[in-house]
Amino acid sequence: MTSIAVDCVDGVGHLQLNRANALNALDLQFCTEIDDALLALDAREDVRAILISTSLKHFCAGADIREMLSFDCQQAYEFSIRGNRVFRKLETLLVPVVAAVNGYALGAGCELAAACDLRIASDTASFGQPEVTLGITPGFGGTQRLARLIGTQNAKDMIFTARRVSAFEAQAMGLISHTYPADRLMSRAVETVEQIAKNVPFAVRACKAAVNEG
Ligand code: DAK
Repeated sequence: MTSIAVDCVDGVGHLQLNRANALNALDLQFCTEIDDALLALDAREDVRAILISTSLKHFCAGADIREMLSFDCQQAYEFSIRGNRVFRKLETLLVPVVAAVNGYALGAGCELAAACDLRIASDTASFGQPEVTLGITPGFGGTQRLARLIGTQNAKDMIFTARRVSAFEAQAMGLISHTYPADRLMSRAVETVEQIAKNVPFAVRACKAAVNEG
């Protein structure tokens, strides 16, 4: 059974994370489903922007710790490759990707948001990189993308201390662009992607590539 709902309306692709029994924690299977969903949206010429959100109370609780504990070397390697491929794909898709973050975005969940082009969040959202409390490092770009997004000082602060950062602090750091009351997050997220989708696709794609490669 898939843990993702994908649709496309009026040029906006919507990928909704719904792995309910684990707060959208990323295991091998879920990474594959996200990868497949992105491939499908990327293959459509009518898609001009993509929104990633969740129907659950938390955006993503990170890598699936239970599964990670059971990995042998080969499985850990595969998880590393597959996860990083998905996150890199998010970053390099031709069209902009917006993450609407509610609840927790922890570990790989924070990295997932960071791999998107824009992040908006509810005022109750909370971000963190708790990997060092588990004896591991962020493995899906936290030490790279996060530092580029919010600067090395803020990234090191979040990663070394593993503390949780409120949406307001995340906005002050530049981790998210806007904070909205929880009940308005989805409507504002949809407005944002619709606004992007109204613009000339070629120009928007060229701008994404230019900003990323500059
Ligand atoms: N993995 C697996 N299951 C999880 C989970 C996770 N990360 N987070 C939550 N769940 C499960 C819980 O076990 C629980 O399952 P049941 O007991 O109901 O079966 C269910 O989701 C609901 O969770 P809670 O009952 O805990 O819900 P609460 O609302 O009370 O708490 C919470 C929400 C997000 C504060 C809490 O669940 C929590 O602290 N979760 C763990 C957060 C965390 O530490 N995440 C992992 C971060 S480390 C790498 C690649 C990737 C990574 C590292 C290296 N390489 C390639 C080298 C990434 C690492 C990480 O993401």
